[in-house]
Amino acid sequence: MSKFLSFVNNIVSIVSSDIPTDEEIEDIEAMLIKSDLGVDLAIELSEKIKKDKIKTKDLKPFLKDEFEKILDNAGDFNLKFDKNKINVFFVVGVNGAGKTTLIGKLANKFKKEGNKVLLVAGDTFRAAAEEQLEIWSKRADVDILRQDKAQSAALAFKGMDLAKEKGYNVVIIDSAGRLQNKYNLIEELKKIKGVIDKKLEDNNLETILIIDGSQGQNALNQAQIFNEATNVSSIAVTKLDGSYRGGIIISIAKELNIPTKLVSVGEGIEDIKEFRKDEFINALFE
Ligand SMILES: Nc1nc2c(ncn2[C@@H]2O[C@H](COP(=O)(O)OP(=O)(O)OP(=O)(O)O)[C@@H](O)[C@H]2O)c(=O)[nH]1
Ligand SMILES: [Mg+2]
Repeated sequence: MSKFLSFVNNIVSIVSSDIPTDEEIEDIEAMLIKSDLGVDLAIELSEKIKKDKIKTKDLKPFLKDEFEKILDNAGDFNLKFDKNKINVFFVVGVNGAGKTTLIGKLANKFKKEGNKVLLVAGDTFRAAAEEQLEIWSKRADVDILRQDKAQSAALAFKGMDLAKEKGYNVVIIDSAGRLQNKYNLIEELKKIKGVIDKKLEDNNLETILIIDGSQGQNALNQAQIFNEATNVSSIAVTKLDGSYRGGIIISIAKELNIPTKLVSVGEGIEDIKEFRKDEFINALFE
C-alpha cells in the first residue's frame, strides 16, 4: 500500500525557496487536504509552518513530529488480547464498510494462532448477512452462532454464555450497519453493548469501528454516531488496497481520538494487518 502513502516527498518537492513563501504554503495546504488529512488539520499545519517560519529543510522533520504526536495522542495501537481470557470483539460500522469481511479475516488469524473462535451472527436485519458470515466461518474453520429471527442483543447474550460454557477464548460479534433508521440502529447497538458489558466480567473487549478508507473524509462523519452508541475502542480501516491516501489514518486519530489498530487491504482472507505506527510513518516519508 505504500505507493499511495508516500505523499510527504511530493509536498516538500514543490517548495523551491529556503523558507516556504505564502504561495508555497498555500500549495502545501492544498496537498495536505488532497492527502485526506482533513481541512482543519491541513489549515492548522500550514498555519504553523507560516507562524514558526519553518525552513524548507525542516519541513519533513516538522511533519513527522506532528503526525507522530497526533497518532500517539490517540492511544495504544495494539489490539487488546489475552489468550487466557475471553476476548470479545464487537464490530460496528455502516453498510458495506467491510465488517463481515474483516470478521472473517480476524477469525482466520486468531484460529491460526491457536485460539478457539466463535462468531456471532448479530446482523439479524439483512437475511443474507448471516449466510455471508457462515461462509466466512467455514473458510476460517471456526464455529458460528446464528439463529433465524433472533434479536441481536439476545444472540450476543447467548454467545457470551456459550463462550464461557464451551471454552471459546475469542468471540467476534457482527452487527447491522443500516443508517436509514438511525434511531433504531443506535438503540440496537446500545442494547448489544449493554449485554456485552454485563457479561464481560474481567475479560477483554474491543469495540471495533470499521471505516471504509476509500470514502475519505465522508466516512468520518458517521463515526461519531457509532462512538456515542457503543464507546468505540479501536478502528479498522478497510479498502486500503484502492486509490487511497494515507492521511485518513492521521485524520481519524486527530478527529476521533481513537487508535487505528487494524487495516484491511483486500478481499482475501489474509488481507488484514495490525497497524504499526513506525512502519506507517516511514511509508509516508518514503
Ligand atoms: N477491495 C476491498 N474490498 C473490501 C475490503 N473489505 C471489504 N471489501 C468488500 O466490500 C464489500 C462489503 O463488505 P462487507 O464485509 O459485506 O461489509 P459490511 O460492513 O459487513 O456490510 P453490511 O453487512 O451490508 O452492513 C464486499 O464486497 C467486500 O468484499 C478491502 O479491504 N478491500
Ligand atoms: Mg455485514
